Amino acid sequence: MGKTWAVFFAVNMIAMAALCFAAPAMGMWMPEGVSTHAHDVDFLFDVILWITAFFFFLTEAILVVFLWKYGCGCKEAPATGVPGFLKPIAPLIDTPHKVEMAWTIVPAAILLYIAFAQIGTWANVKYQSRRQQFLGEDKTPVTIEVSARQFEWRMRYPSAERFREWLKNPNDSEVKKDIDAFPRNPHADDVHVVNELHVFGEPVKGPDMDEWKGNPVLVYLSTRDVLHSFNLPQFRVKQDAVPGKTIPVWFVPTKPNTVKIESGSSTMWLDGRRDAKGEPDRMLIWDIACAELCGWGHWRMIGRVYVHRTQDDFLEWLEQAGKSEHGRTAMTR
Ligand SMILES: [Cu+2]
Repeated sequence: MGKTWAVFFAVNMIAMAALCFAAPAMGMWMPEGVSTHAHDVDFLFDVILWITAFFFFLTEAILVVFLWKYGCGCKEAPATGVPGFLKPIAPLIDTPHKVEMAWTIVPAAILLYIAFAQIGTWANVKYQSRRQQFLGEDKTPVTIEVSARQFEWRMRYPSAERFREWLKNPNDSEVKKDIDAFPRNPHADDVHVVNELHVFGEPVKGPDMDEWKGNPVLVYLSTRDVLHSFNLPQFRVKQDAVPGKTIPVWFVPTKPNTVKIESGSSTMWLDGRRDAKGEPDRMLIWDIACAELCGWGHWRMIGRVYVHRTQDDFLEWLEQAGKSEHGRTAMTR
């Protein structure tokens, strides 16, 4: 019977390894990262994945070998010493004490490495003291209050007029104060939108080609009822919304996905597109997901991120959104 199980686990292990390599090609992997810190987050993800994969396959392989050799019950495992196939590392594991030391020290060293390796990335996206530095001292972030409720995301933007003033004087201390106080200080002309996060960037001339640079985004996250989690998978942003707290979240987009489409008298902004004529591209449709089971309608608590190609395009949208009835947009699908 032992040999059958050995074959079963060996086949299982090979199938797992094959799936690991095939998954990215089958679209079963993380989506493309479209924020400036995505690369660092992905690096940490990969490091942890490779470490766990290595130990998974190592322990699985040892299991298969032991089942094959001793699982049939026809051969006794040696009471002392190490089996023949482990001879090369025998001096390291020939007593229980040494084995225990190994399985204590090796995981401890790995955990310590991960704990230190992640500090820089975590600091950039979570430490309040790093916020200004990460977003750029002389930049005005798109400032939005996002308040979660069962089962939608409510966004509050400053009016286009107020935001224009902020953009003109990014270093003005009054402007900085106004941005800091934004979640506590609603204005009558604020723009309210549901389930749509609109941000922008600007094309810039790079050294050898045209580039596009995202404007920093500052989200003040809160919840009106239970715990939710604000998750933008493509931006590698995830933050719990905790009752009673307003938590700042920030990121910088690296790619636009929204174009303005005018037909007759109506103007629409559509995401998932590179140009006004093109067909929607699934890879450019970026969801806002709730990553905390928050009730029966959790599954439909979904929004979209619209990254406008230019500041002017964004301001035009903001102006229109401010004008539309009930302060909501009905311009997007
Ligand atoms: Cu939720």
